Amino acid sequence: MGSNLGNREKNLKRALNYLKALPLKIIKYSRIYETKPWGFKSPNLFLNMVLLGETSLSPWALIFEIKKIEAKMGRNPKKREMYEDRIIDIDIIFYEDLIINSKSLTIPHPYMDKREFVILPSLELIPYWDHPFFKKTLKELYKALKIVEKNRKKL
Ligand code: PH2
Ligand code: MG
Ligand code: MG
Repeated sequence: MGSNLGNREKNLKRALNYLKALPLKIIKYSRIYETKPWGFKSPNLFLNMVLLGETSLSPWALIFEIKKIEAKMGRNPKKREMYEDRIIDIDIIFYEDLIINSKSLTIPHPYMDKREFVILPSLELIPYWDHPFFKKTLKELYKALKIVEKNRKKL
């Protein structure tokens, strides 16, 4: 989950309460991280956190419910193809070891390996989780990301 508009902490809490009302049992929570916007420019820092849960909902049913929660919380539909500030964003990072590549849903999340704000909190929950496509644990993905970032800074 991420929020970089309004009362960010309240937004996360509210989203969490909506999620808890679904057939979804939250098993673990990460800490809340304050992070710089990734992939776009904005003065508004994010609060991000990751949840681990168990659900009887299919990935499609889950994303359908997530979109409803985002809409209820006042998330506006995207005006442009670019990233924008938002009250709340809830994404599915993993769903067991499923690989889904459909128009409306990609699992694992397509950019999770490039985003420290996803990997670092996830590491708190499931450090040895294997990425089903890259065949790397979160720990290994984190190490790889750090190396990429270090090399980028050198350029
Ligand atoms: N979400 C994005 C794009 N960039 N950056 C941060 N720090 N946190 C986010 O949750 C985030 C982002 C697209 O959903
Ligand atoms: Mg997102
Ligand atoms: Mg999203």
